[in-house]
Amino acid sequence: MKLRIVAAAIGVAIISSVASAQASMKISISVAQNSHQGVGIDTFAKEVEARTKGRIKVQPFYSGSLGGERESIEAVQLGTQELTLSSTGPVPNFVPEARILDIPFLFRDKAHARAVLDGPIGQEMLTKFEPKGFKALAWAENGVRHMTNSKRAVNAPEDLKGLKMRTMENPVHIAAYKGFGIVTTPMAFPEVFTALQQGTVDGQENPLSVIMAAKFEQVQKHLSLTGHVYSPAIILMNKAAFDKLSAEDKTHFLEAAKVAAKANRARVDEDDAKGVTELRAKGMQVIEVDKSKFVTALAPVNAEFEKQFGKANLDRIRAVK
Ligand code: EAX
Repeated sequence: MKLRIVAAAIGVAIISSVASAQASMKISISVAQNSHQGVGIDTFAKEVEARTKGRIKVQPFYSGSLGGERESIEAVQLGTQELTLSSTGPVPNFVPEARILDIPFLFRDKAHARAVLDGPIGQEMLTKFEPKGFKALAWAENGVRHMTNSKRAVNAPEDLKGLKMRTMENPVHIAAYKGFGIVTTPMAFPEVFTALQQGTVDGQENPLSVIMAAKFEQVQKHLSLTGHVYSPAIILMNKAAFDKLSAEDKTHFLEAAKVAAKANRARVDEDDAKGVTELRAKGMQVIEVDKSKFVTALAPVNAEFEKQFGKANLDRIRAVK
């Protein structure tokens, strides 16, 4: 009798501890919290917690504290980390189909890119992550990339010849920047500031949001507004972790990711609006280049991309209004 009461009490204790247990998940970014990506993952964490009434907690990690983007994507694929928000930099190494989105001068502007990513082409692309062990929750945004360096004012594509620049670990970017005559050095983002500071590389390219968040103005004198490529970002989740969620929680995660992407894009717009003024005030020399010269200089490389990816596929993206 006594034993049975004890057993029942233990049973109650176990059940109540399960009911009140909070699932805790990790999400990471490679840039600082005070950034477009920080706004993205903070919003995501807040939304998931609110929508699940605190049953699921998402803990944000910033500044590459869990590793660079490639390492974080790997961790999400393995399931040692549930979530990450990453640029598409290292994504082609996991999902080769996504390479097409990293082609320079493919998107006219952010509005075009957003329409493509939120439309059928982008939504179809999200499904390509599933066989690789990911649930891609939503497209977010890194921004339009521009070039910086410590050596010289880059006014025209000729000025890029021989510059040693850090690139993302992205095969499309590397091929394209070689086409400009740049000496490319692929490197994970958390190493970039030191590499610029020590002169291991002369320059790098990133959206204004990243340049400001990383304080690159401290180690880079020249900024050229080349706008040479749009840089998407994506919110990735370990597929098994997503599949384990109830149908209701799946919806909460997908909705939270949409709200997060919206907040992230709004911050990119804010950064783009004030970035040049702010970086000039901090001592950078900012050059508004004639973009058409850069487009022309890259024509041979882009012709290669057309062959490689299929003109019809590129035209389908270009045709989106
Ligand atoms: O995601 O690696 C890069 O240059 C990325 O743009 C940066 O980490 C933000």
